[in-house]
Amino acid sequence: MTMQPEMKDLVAMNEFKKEGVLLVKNELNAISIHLLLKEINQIRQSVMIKINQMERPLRTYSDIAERQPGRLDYRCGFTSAIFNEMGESIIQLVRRLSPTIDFRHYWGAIPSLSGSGPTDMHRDVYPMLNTLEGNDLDELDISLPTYYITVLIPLVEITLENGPTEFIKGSHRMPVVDSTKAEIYAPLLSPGDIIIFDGRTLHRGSANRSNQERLIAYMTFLANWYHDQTFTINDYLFPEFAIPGH
Ligand SMILES: O=C(O)CCC(=O)C(=O)O
Repeated sequence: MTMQPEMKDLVAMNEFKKEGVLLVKNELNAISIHLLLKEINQIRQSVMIKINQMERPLRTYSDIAERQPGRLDYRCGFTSAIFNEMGESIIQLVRRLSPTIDFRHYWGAIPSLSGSGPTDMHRDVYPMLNTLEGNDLDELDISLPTYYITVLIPLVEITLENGPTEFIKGSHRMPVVDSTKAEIYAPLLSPGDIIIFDGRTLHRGSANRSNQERLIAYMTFLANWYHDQTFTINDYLFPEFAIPGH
């Protein structure tokens, strides 16, 4: 029996609430993926012209960081109308997953070159009261409805070799987690699939052991009341592209 769309939504919402991470197959079609790739490759050209003349690995800027040598994360230059069009179905999905929160969002991309190393296990949010170090959160942070969501949008096949993102399911509901003992969820993906996760979920990018680049676009959704330190504690490398309101 095929599941009705409302039922499918309900199952997905429950899974997201329980696990803090949700895989959605075939969310974007091949044309969308092609357009995103084209646009992101253009942004990359202007980014690379500037950073190729700089000392590497780059230090962390508000709009670009080099998490490991060869593993960039940038969120500047995503101004084309394409991103509004391509993001619309994902925006609707996020609204359904956390309906009590008003979100703003921005786009970014993570190209990780062949041979680039893994990132540390981390959460995308910081403890609201700024009282804790490392990955620990307070009961206060855990008690809130989902207020920060990251959506990973692979633009190439994600394989064991080029480095799937690793998650600890359920960690969005745990203030303290021993990540060395936790079970890891690392789904392999095709372009068109997306992974949606609560910003409190522990995760990390794994090493790219293939001989090709791994390219993932992402959308980050933040509650309108959330102060995103990412955009305030560092300088901008591309102030001309600064995202207003973050
Ligand atoms: O590159 C990846 O696989 C993980 C990305 C990541 O760590 C993040 O979005 O915070």
